[in-house]
Amino acid sequence: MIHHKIVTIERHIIEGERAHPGATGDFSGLLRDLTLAFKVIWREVSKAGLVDILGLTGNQNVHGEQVKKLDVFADETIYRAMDHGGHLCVMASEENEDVLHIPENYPTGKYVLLYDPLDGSSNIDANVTIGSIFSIYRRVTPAGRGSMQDCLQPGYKQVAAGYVIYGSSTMLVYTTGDGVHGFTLDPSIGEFLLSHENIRIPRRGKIYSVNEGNYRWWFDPVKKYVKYLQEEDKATSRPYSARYIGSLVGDIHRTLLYGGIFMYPGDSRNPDGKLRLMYEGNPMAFIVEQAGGKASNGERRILDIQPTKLHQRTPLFIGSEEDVTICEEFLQGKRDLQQRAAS
Ligand code: AHM
Ligand code: MG
Repeated sequence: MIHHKIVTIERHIIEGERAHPGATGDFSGLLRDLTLAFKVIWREVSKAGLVDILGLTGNQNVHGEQVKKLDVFADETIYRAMDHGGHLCVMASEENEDVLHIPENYPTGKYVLLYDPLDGSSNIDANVTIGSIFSIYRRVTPAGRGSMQDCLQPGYKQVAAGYVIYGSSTMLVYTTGDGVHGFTLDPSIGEFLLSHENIRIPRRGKIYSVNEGNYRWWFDPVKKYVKYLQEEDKATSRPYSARYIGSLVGDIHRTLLYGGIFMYPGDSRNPDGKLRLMYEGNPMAFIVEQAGGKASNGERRILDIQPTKLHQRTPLFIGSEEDVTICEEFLQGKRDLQQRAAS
């Protein structure tokens, strides 16, 4: 009989922390609180389509209360799960303009949490995969309530990042800088169990993922690169297949497991693209790099960008190392369609 060890996420986090002498247990406490918030969000997301059948009419539920939109619900769930644990000094969420302070009556701690509570929420009504994304930093201010300064740190300073994908099964994927590990939720026991240890992204893939509807606004180097991916060349598995969900977590999760490239380029309408550096670019870049991949804004490493605004956007090219490198060569004018023989 094959014997698989059952490892819950909680045990995985605690064992990871034990490996670091001097760890206070603060960090595992933080991740435990966060995991609970994700289970609560999962519970609501998984019954999204039942709202009408269960007699919830319009904007009111059976108790006559206003039914919150799922993204607002997810936002509040994470904040409420994290505001009183004493691990954090400040938070910021994609859903809120300003930083989120810890209430005065609760203790503060040494970490900072940035999160996108429910990404891809335009996909909910069609039962398409959505996700939550998080990013954790150590505070830089010495004590007390945290501030904007604690939030505006470059991505390479992240101490952990992860996402939850609410898909055909629900998974939590995270890194603390020691590889990338995936846990699948067993709904019958309500636990995330280790299912994907040490995920490695293939060095080169066969899939590209981009909203090609924006083609007319793309800059020429992006057009050329996508044309390159569509050319025939057996040695490099071209043409690549196109896959685009329109849910970052789903598109990145597939890219992580199958390889290839996901892009949201800047274009003539939106020079910085659509995605947010702090809530989407940085956490995904940390995860993909930890799996052996690469993430760039076309000019430089995403994780090296010094943020100036909480909600700033960035072009994003992310995935297999070789694919992102070739993409950068096109974007930087170091490569053209003519030079197809090179790789
Ligand atoms: P959201 O924060 O409004 O949900 O938007 C983010 C989503 C990402 O999940 C996805 O990668 C992207 O927007 C898709 O954008 P588009 O519809 O322009 O292709
Ligand atoms: Mg988002």
